Amino acid sequence: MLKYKICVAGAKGVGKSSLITRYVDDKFNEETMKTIGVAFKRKEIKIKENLSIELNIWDFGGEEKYRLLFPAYVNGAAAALLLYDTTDKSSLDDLENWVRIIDDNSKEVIKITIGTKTDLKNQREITKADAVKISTKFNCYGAPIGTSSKTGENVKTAFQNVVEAIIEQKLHECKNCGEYFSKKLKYCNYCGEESIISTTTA
Ligand SMILES: Nc1nc2c(ncn2[C@@H]2O[C@H](COP(=O)(O)OP(=O)(O)OP(=O)(O)O)[C@@H](O)[C@H]2O)c(=O)[nH]1
Ligand SMILES: [Mg+2]
Repeated sequence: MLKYKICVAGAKGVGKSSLITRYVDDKFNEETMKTIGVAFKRKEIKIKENLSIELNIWDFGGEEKYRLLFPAYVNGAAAALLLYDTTDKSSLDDLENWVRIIDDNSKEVIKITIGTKTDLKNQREITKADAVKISTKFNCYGAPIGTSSKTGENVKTAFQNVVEAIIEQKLHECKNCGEYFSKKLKYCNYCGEESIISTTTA
C-alpha cells in the first residue's frame, strides 16, 4: 500500500476539520471544537485492482500560535490542501502565509486550493475568479474547487482531485508489470524494470 501524507491548512474556522470529518466519517457538526495543535485521520482509497493509496491527513489548528508546528509537518508531505472560507474574504488572503511556509520548506508538495461552506450562498464573499487568481499565483494544481461539508457537495471530488494529482506527479505505471512505483526510483520496485518514462520525471 502506498502511503501519502496530506496537510490541511487555512485560517481558523474555515472548516478544515469539518471537511476531513465529512470525507473520512461522512459526518457533519454545526458546533465544532477548534483544533488544538494538530489532529490526524487516515483514509484508504482503492483506485483500481492493483493500486490502493492510504492518505494520512494532518489537520492543523488555524490559530496563529499553532503555525509554528506546520513547517515540521509539511516536510515530506505529498500535498497540502489550502482551504479558504467562501464567506470570508480574509481567509483567502491568509493563504499566502501558509504558502510561504510550504514553499520555504519543500518544492515537492502539491498545493491544492479548496473553497468551503458553499451552502451559505447568501454570505458568499469570494468569487470563483478571485480563487482562480490566487490559485494561479501560488502555482496550485488544477482549479480551486468549492465544497460544502454540511451538504457533502464536492467533498469526495476534492479528495479525488488530490489523489489524481498524487498519481500524476508522484507515480509511474510500470510498462513491464503494470504496478505503480515512485517517480523517484529509476527501477520498478516490483519487477526491477528500468523506468521508461524517466525523461518526464517530475
Ligand atoms: N454551513 C457550513 N458550516 C460549516 C461548513 N464547514 C464547517 N462549517 C462550520 O464552521 C465552523 C468551524 O469549522 P471547523 O471545521 O471546526 O473549522 P477549522 O478550520 O477546523 O477550525 P480550527 O480548528 O479552529 O482552525 C463550525 O461551526 C462548522 O460547523 C460548511 O460546509 N457549511
Ligand atoms: Mg479544526
